[in-house]
Amino acid sequence: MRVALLSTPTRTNSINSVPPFGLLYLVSYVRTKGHIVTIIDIARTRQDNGETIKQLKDFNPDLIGISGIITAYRFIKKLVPDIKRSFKVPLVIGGHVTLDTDEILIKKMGFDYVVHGYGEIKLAYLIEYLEGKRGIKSIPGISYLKKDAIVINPGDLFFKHIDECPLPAYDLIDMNYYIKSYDTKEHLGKYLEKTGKQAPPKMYSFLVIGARGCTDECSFCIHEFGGYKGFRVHSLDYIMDNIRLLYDRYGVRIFTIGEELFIYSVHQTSKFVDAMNKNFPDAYFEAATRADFISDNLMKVLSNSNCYLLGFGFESGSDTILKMLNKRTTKEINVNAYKLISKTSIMPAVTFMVGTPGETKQTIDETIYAIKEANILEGGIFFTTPYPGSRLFRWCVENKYIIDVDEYLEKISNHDASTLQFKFTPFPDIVVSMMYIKIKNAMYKNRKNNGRACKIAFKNFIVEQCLFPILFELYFFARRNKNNTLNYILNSKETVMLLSDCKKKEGEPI
Ligand code: B12
Repeated sequence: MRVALLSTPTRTNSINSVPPFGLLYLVSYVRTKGHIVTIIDIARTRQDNGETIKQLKDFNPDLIGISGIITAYRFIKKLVPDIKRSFKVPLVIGGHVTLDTDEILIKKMGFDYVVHGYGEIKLAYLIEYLEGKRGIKSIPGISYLKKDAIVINPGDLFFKHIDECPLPAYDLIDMNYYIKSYDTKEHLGKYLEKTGKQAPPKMYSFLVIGARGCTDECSFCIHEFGGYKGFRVHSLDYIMDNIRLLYDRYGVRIFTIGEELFIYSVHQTSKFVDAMNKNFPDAYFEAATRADFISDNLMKVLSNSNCYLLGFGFESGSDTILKMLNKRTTKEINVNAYKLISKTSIMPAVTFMVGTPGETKQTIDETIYAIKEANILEGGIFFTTPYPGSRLFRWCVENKYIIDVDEYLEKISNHDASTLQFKFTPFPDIVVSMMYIKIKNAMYKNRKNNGRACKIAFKNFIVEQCLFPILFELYFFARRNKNNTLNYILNSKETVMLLSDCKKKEGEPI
């Protein structure tokens, strides 16, 4: 069968710098079954729909598959009618945009099949079904329409061991673009300065999928329910083969080991570090972990390697908020982890979440205090946003905080979480934005105290560092005795209860 797979932009005004890994793995597996597959990487080319239709016509597919995360929702909604007008072949969708969206994707947009979770075997089976070689019921984890009703085949289907999937089909994307587009210069530069190590001759960098999923089930994340649940790690040999291919064929010397969690134990890390030191002594790498996996021993092991950056989600300095996020860490664990990384030459990278249910002036003050205590100089800050597939999203829908899902998905399309899209707190938008600024200021203050502050525009200084902090204090002072504060506290308790009560959907793949 001839299969055309399309990537979609996560954000239309900035070209993707991360390759469409989902498609690269789907291709590598489906090709082993003898099918002819192409990728139209719209996330990179940003071509218009006319060009996509033209390329599809040239390829003449028997099946068209679209991949996307939820921020591509609006883009996909506009693309599908154009495809459907020109092609009568089955239209399949996969990726994170399929989380909690069956009804819209099938009934409103007209997809024939929705593939949930990891799709390699499911897509291969679907092709077999379309070729008349198996029944549709034998494909777990897909949805489709039968007599006007959506059927969700229960269960899930993935490799017994994740290594069974061949290495990604790098040959089908513009590797020359991707190895140059992922910017690691700043952090690596700082690391090289600190250690006196040599910069690689070319700053070619690339992401290597070392593991999929997560050990945990945070309430804002997709790993609690359905096909993306669980943590699957590639063997060291598989990862080394992957790195070897990128190193030899594409000249990559800087590796980000992903998806989102890779380092989970001292034992695993020492094996990985030994292999990197032995096989790729001139290559550098960064990886992500959780605060509770970071220890003195782990840092000793990593210090003996070319690891230039270690990241983790700090999220908040308030134990109340961390509990709400089901993060399974505490402020103390977070602060400790950051301090442990800071003692080495490795750059710490953390992210924060602002505006979580239960966020108040007090929890923001706690976060600011934690930033001070850990001496955090930089970090990404994001507004807590309910993304489909997470407990937070389901709770919002169940409790009617999100009523029109389609309208909501249109709204969050094309944005990242550094803009406020959804308000969980009873405070006005401007106050929630001030929370963001307060956290930003706390890191700026640390940089200043460490002699590392950069200049900021006078206007920003007046607004963000003088005006906002005063207004913030005034606002909370003014509402200190208001009834709505009390209601809010009650609501927060209710929030905790409701969040822990959120149910799994019936028939959902487990
Ligand atoms: C790399 C990455 C990015 C990249 C780009 C991703 C891309 N290619 O579009 C960047 C850095 C740009 C990014 C940005 C953001 N991301 Co991001 N990102 C990831 C990450 C870490 C890895 C994705 C990946 O490559 N996985 C590896 C491949 C092999 O797996 P896969 O993509 O899931 O593909 C498999 C299946 O999904 C399925 N499949 C996929 N496509 C298709 C198509 C067909 C036809 C079929 C049959 C099957 C199928 O089969 C594939 C093979 O098994 C994921 C985390 C995760 N666990 O997936 C988050 C994730 C996708 N991101 C997420 C979010 C929320 C964001 C942001 C909004 C975050 C923010 N802070 O603002 C921004 C978007 C900003 C914007 N609008 O610009 C969420 C998405 C939630 C959702 N419901 O959609 C995720 C899941 C993180 C999470 N744990 O919640 N992200």
